[in-house]
Amino acid sequence: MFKFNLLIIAISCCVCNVFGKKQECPGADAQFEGTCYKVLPDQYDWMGGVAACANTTPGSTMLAIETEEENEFLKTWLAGAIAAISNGDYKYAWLYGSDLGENKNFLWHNSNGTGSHPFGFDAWGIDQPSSKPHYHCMDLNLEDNLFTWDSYPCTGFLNNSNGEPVAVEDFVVCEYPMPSLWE
Ligand SMILES: [Ca+2]
Repeated sequence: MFKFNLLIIAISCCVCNVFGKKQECPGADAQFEGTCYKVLPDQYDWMGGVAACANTTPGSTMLAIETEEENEFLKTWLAGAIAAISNGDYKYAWLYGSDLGENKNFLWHNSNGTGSHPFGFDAWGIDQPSSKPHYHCMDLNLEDNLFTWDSYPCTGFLNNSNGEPVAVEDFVVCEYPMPSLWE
């Protein structure tokens, strides 16, 4: 059996060398089904997060959770990744969804930066999306590992009980397509 295993490993290496390098996500923190994911170390308002992801890697956008399978992967990976960079201080991550195109019609923005597409599934929290005006941008609620979606002011500011603006900027996860296996 030992020799057989060595033979399999040797054949696998030959196949790698002949057909190309192993598929991977250089510079990313995680990968899942052809997509690379990277957590940025800073916090941003929603538009700042969009720009920060675009500047990270060509084709990179903010996180959009488009399938239940992607959601399950993120539940497993993201909470630990965020805790590692923020000591548990980061509770919300912007999502690349909004109703900026049509009020109360929340959609995912397309990865090419133009247009949008509807949800394949949704995970809105209780009483979300909010009925409050100006709550046009989406984020992911990681408090208590809820992993539900909220709508929030895109500026990253809320008014406190005295009517004063308080920063509630979120952290940002970027995603981008895995480089081609055949490059
Ligand atoms: Ca996605």
